[in-house]
Amino acid sequence: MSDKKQDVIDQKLQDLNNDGVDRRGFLKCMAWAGTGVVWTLTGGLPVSRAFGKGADRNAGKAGDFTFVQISDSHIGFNKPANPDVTATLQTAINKINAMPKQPDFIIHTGDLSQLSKPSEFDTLDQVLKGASAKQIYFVPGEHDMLVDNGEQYLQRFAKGSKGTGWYSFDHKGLHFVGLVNVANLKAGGLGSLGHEQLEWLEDDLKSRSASTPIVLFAHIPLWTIYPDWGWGTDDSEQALSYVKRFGSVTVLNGHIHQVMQKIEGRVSFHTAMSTAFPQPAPGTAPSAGPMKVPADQLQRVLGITDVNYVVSGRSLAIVDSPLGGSSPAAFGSAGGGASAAMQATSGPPVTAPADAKSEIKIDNFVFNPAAVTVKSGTQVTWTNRDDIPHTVDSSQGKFKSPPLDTDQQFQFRFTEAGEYPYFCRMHPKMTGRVVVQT
Ligand SMILES: [Cu+2]
Repeated sequence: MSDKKQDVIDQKLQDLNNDGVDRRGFLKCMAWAGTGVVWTLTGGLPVSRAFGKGADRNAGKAGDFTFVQISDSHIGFNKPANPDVTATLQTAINKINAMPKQPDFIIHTGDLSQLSKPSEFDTLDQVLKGASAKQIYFVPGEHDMLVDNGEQYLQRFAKGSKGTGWYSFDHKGLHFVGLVNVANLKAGGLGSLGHEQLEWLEDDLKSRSASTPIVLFAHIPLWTIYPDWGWGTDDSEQALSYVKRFGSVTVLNGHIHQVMQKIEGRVSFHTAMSTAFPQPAPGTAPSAGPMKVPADQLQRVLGITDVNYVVSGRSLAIVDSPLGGSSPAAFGSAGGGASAAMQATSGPPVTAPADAKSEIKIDNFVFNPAAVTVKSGTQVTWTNRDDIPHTVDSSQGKFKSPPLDTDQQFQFRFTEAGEYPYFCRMHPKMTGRVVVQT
C-alpha cells in the first residue's frame, strides 16, 4: 500500500471515541446521536443526519431515501465470541424496523451463513422475513460458497444474477452494483473479481451518465486494507478505474467485521460491522479470527449501517449503529502482540516420521508446519484448531477437502513423489506444501 493510501485510511473508531474528531480530517461532520455516530462523506455538500431522530432538515424531499447495510451474519457460528448469532441478527432487524423512516431496502454484504448449510440459509431467511423492508439485496461471502460452487446461494439469494452472482439495479436515480469477489480464489491471492465480471462491470457502467451516483457493494473490501490477512481484492483497481469518471461513488464492503473508511477523490469506501462477532483491528492479533469481548459489550461491536441518500447533496451519509449501548466500544488487541505477518511457506521443511503418517495443524490461519516432507505412501492429516472453518485445497486440483469446522480433520494419502502446494479456498493467503519423496 502506498503511503498516500495509508494516509487516507481512517480506521479508528477509538479515535472518534476519544474526542469526536477524526484525526485525519476526512469526516466533514460527526455527531453522537443516541445509538450511533453520523458520518458525512466526500466532496460536494456535506450531509448529516441524526440517527434515531427524524431531525434531518433535508428529510422529506422527493427522491430522498434511506437504505441499510448489514453484513457477516455467519448463521451457524456458535463459538464463544457469540454463541447466539441468530439473536444478534434478530436484534439488528428489530433495530432497523424501529427506524423512524423505514429504509427502502436492505443490502447484505455477505457471509450470510457459516458453512453454507441449507439449515443456516433457512434460519437467515426466517429472521430476514421479519424485516419491514421487504427488498433485500445480497452478495455472497466466502462462507456462502463453500459447497457446490455456491449453487445453493445463487438459487436462494441471487436469482437472475450473472456469473457467480453479480448484478446491478437502479433506485431513485442511483445505480447499485453487487459484485462477487469470493469465487474461484487463487492460492496466495486476495479477493478476486475475475475477467468476466470486470468485462460485465465495464459494460454495465458504460451507458450511465457521469452524474449518476454509483454504489458498489461486495463482500471483501475493494480497497487494500491488510493483505497479510487477505483484506483486499487483487483486481479492484481495474474495477475502480471504471467508476473514475463518476461524480459520486460509494463502496460498501463487509468481511472484516469492523468499521473502516477512506475517501479517495470522489470515491468513498466503507466497511461495516458484523451482526455476529467482531474481529481484531489489522495487525493487533495473531490472526483475523473471531474476537471474544465481554458478553455485556458484544452488542456494541455489532451493528448495522444506515445509509441516507439526499438528492441535493449527491453525497451518501453513512451511519454505523452498534446493536446495543450508546457508543461503539473501543477494543484494541484481541490477544498477544504477535507479529501479524504470517508467511505460511517460510521455515525449513520438516521430515515426517517413518510411520507413514504426518500431522498438520491449522492454527490462527496458518498451516503448521507449513511445509512437510514425507515418504511416498504417507497419509497426511490436517486438523482445524481455529473456531472459523478452513479448507485444504490442492493448488493443482489433486485433492480438495470439504469445509473443516473446528477440530474436524481431512486426510490424504500421497502415493506419488512430487511437490504438492495447497491453500485454503476461503482464505487463499493460507498456503502450505507437501513434498513427497520416493
Ligand atoms: Cu481458511
